[in-house]
Amino acid sequence: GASAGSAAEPLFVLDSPNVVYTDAEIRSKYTYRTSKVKNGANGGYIVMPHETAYEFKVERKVPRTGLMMVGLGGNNGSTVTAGILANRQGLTWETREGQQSANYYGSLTMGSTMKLGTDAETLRDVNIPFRDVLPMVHPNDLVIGGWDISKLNLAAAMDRAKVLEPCLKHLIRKEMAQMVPLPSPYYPDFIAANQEDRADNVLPGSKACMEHVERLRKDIRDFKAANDLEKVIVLWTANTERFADILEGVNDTADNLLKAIEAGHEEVSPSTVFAVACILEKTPFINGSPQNTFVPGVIDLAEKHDSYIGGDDFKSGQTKMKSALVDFLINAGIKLTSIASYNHLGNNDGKNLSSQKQFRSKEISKSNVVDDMVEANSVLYAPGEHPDHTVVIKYMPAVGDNKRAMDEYYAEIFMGGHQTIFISNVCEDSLLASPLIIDLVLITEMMTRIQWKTESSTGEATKEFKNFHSVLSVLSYMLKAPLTPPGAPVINSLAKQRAALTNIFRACVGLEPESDMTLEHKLY
Ligand code: NAI
Ligand code: DG6
Repeated sequence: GASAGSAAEPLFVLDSPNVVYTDAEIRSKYTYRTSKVKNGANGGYIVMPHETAYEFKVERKVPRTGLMMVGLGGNNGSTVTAGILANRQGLTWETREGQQSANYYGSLTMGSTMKLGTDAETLRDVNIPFRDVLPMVHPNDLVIGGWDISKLNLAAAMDRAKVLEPCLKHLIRKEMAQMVPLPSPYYPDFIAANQEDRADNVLPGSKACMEHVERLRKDIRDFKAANDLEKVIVLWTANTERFADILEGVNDTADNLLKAIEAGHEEVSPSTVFAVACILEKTPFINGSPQNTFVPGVIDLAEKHDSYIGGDDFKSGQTKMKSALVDFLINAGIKLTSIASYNHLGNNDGKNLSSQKQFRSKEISKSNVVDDMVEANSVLYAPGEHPDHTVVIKYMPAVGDNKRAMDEYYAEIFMGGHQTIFISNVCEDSLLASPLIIDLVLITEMMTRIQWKTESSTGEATKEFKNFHSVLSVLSYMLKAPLTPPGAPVINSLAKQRAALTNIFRACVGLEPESDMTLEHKLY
């Protein structure tokens, strides 16, 4: 893969007139083929093939990139930081099961592959690491910093989290101890009251204000300058907040939101203040928690400033399984009729979620994750029909970060029969979430270096190169409640989310979408 600050040699080049490589850029001409559908006679359809000629431009130089996390001292923040340090140093440590080496398992970017094509002679598939398709930042090169309302240094924070093995902690303790979170805005009404005793690192003021926005902007600039960075990505992995009320004149438009912050309106959350600061600073901002940080005024502001945002809520375990399993069941023609999802966990996330308003944010993001798959199958489901779906989360301190998730899927099969699938999933929650943080950051950074334009039928360029939309729905694979551009549908199917991501990356280097037809093996 590429290393920071350079345009490293790519692992492959496309031998095609449609793709041009310069030192600075990869330019790819790509025909996007879709079908437009109209209603025909007698309830039928008329389908019209449609083509759009795009040109993509990928900036090849990998920038020196920083990751600033909000909630740096939490379980996710301390775990992902420790994981990156351990990988950077190539550490191996003793566990009760033997030697363990640092890895990036669980990261789509770092741990999965993509088919490049078939070997010209043997016709065998040639697969390459996902991270080598485009010139991406390597996580080992990320410079890490951020904010927390708790001032514990990261060595003490990883002890508090109780996630990592003692021998690993010993190897990185010194470096972790030097990292201390910046003070952060704390508006007590937005997170559970049971979090108050850790809030000892807070900026003055207990509601939104422009001083907080300006202070956070300055923190980003200072971090960039101190570490000689070209780019910073900010990611919220702080506590789940309650939903903010959407109020006319307050958070409904960019201008109203800025005025509301100016006036210190109580309905503007800390995460929204971070989002606004990042947008004004042209710094991409990703929300890993379920609350509605991206009120309409934030989306409006991001569009106006052509700045990137993405969210919401890391999709790490139960929901990831759900978005794969429900896709499978419904696409197999099996009529799913109910999903009962129970969780218990004992980390600080669980403690915060034991408060009703914060639980409600999580309940919403965990519940709307099968809608598109149900709606797409009009054979099994009548309009408006939906499987029953319940989500329960309980705080059980003893199990710590080792979350338990139990799911019962109940479905109707052939001729009135029933199928019950029961899944029990036990895992360290933060070890599932950390690689997702890495993917979100790497892919977001990559998207800031991709531009597109369309061409007329004569091949003449019709428009200047433009950015992708401010709302990066291409991040959906990692997120439970994917934010999409206003009016765009939400896709929850895990397979479709992955296909969108891989096929967009492929198009940028002139590769056709993965079709899996493998005709070369079927038509001898
Ligand atoms: P945590 O409670 O250990 O960490 C959150 C950190 O945020 C704490 O250190 C807290 O002091 C800090 N914080 C709270 N308000 C803040 C503010 N205004 N500014 C700066 N820092 C603030 O929680 P954990 O397990 O790290 O999870 C973080 C978030 O990610 C939660 O919202 C959780 O629901 C979400 N999440 C976690 C997943 C996982 O698998 N661990 C998966 C999906 C979402
Ligand atoms: C209880 O479910 C706590 C939550 O924060 C989850 O652990 C987290 O949102 C992960 O959710 P999921 O559904 O992807 O496992």
